[in-house]
Amino acid sequence: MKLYQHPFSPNCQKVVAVAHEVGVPLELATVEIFKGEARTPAMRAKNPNGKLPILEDGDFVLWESTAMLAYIAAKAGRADLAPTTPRERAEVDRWTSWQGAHFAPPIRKVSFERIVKKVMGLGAPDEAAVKGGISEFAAQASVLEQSLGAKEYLCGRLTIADFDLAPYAALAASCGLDFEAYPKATAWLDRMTARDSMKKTLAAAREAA
Ligand SMILES: N[C@@H](CCC(=O)N[C@@H](CS)C(=O)NCC(=O)O)C(=O)O
Repeated sequence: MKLYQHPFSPNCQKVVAVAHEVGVPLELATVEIFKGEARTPAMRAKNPNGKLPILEDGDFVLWESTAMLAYIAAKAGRADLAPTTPRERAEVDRWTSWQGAHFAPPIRKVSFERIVKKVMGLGAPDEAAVKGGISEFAAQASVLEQSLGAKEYLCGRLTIADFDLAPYAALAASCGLDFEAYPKATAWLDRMTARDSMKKTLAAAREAA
């Protein structure tokens, strides 16, 4: 399988991490998102959204990172990570839906202002946008904190939902959002980033920096 990706992208990192976790080899093709290379006609032919990641498995081309997590886990026969019983599946879907709709957007907002603008030479952060992102993030981080309760992982045991969120949580921590104010969420992130699969993925991002 081939993954068009960029090592800084949390949506790409989650796919790489799950592939490491289940031992599925991925051929990685780096696309320079900061130079607009995900939006060329050739890349849009693979993903009309002009975004990464894109997974190719023979003649099957898949976009949307969360769909890739389930696909890779299923191909590896890892129903423990991508369960199919109605209730367990719904638990995973709850978290992956929440990630896309609520958790990631404020983190993307703040990382755009504080990191992406610098990398792309787009000028100073818009402090009003940063302030808005910080308060939206706090609301979502509280949901994560409360929902984790005494659980080690989002659905009790490790699933693709944890991989769906963890790279965004790591990005939050590294773009100055106060993740440490949430001790259960911090302990969960520490558990995730202690896994070899996540370590390898985040190390690749650091090496590319
Ligand atoms: N919902 C999509 C979001 C994909 C996305 O936003 N990708 C970003 C990188 S994290 C991207 O390719 N940005 C490049 C661009 O917009 O030019 C997914 O989960 O795959």
